[in-house]
Amino acid sequence: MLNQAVTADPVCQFAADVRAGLTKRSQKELPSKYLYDDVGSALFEVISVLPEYGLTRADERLLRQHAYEIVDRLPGEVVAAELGSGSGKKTRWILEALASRQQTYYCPIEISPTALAMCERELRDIDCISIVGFEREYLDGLREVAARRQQGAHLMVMFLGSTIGNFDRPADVKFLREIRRTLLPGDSLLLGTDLEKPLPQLLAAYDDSLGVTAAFNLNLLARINRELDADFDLAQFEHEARFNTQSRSIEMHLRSKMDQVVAIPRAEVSVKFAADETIWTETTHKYSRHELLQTAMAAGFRCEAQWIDAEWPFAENLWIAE
Ligand code: AVI
Repeated sequence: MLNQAVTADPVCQFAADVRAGLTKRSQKELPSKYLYDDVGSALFEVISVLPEYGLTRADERLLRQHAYEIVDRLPGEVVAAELGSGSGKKTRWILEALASRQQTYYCPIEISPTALAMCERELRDIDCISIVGFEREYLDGLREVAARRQQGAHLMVMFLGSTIGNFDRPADVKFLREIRRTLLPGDSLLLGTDLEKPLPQLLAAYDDSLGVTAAFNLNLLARINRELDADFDLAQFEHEARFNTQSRSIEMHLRSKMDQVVAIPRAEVSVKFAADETIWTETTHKYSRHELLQTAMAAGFRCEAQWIDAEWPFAENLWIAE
């Protein structure tokens, strides 16, 4: 089994992004991708099995139930690329369906080396699947995969787990257009999207009773302490999940419990927080079915098929590049 990781160095970028996000004059913010260091990725694995958080189970159920139908809609030889593969567990069903047809390359693209290694360990037992991991940002990795594919091979990109919902609107369409640009007409995108649901259900999913999501969010400050020598007192910040009715998104924030100043030496900055001021750390958008059709068109795809989970409103969308 071929298994090769390509690495890049993101440390200075983290310091620059922290400095830019925390010195904003209006709402302070931090990019949500930094939630996923080793600790954050492990906490996210726990979130995905919490009773309140049905999203990952819905995604897995749909892929398990419909993997062969999905793969039957793809032509001949397929190269499968996955953006943000995580542990790789849910991808197994699709890879097994592909492997039942022919030898297939699977290229997980991940910024977390730990998640990439976990994914490779999880899936290496599948016969007829050759794993080539890319430790890269999504689009950089995808461009490399597209450049290396053999002539005539169909590229299927998987973007599962509703990670697309973590982009601001309209950055999601912009990102999907960028994906489309790396593809040839007839290539495909398998996109997992969480759908609208009642507010109490949504709020519980992002503020669970065990406090795992709170730990996941606060770990971002702990990460800044670990990597940038900062002195955030975690006890003086609290997790908050709120629903933005205009954008139909859940927002995660970290609320300062008092007036305080935090030093972040490796980002060369000290940051003042007023009591109740928040750092916005993540957006998670919930789609309507109609919106998904419009989004596909706006990004240069047509919707080939859509599968919806019966227990937790979630859609698996198979889009074809026009
Ligand atoms: C990865 N992503 C789809 C998750 C979500 O639901 O937006 C991240 C997450 N944040 C808090 N809980 C889960």
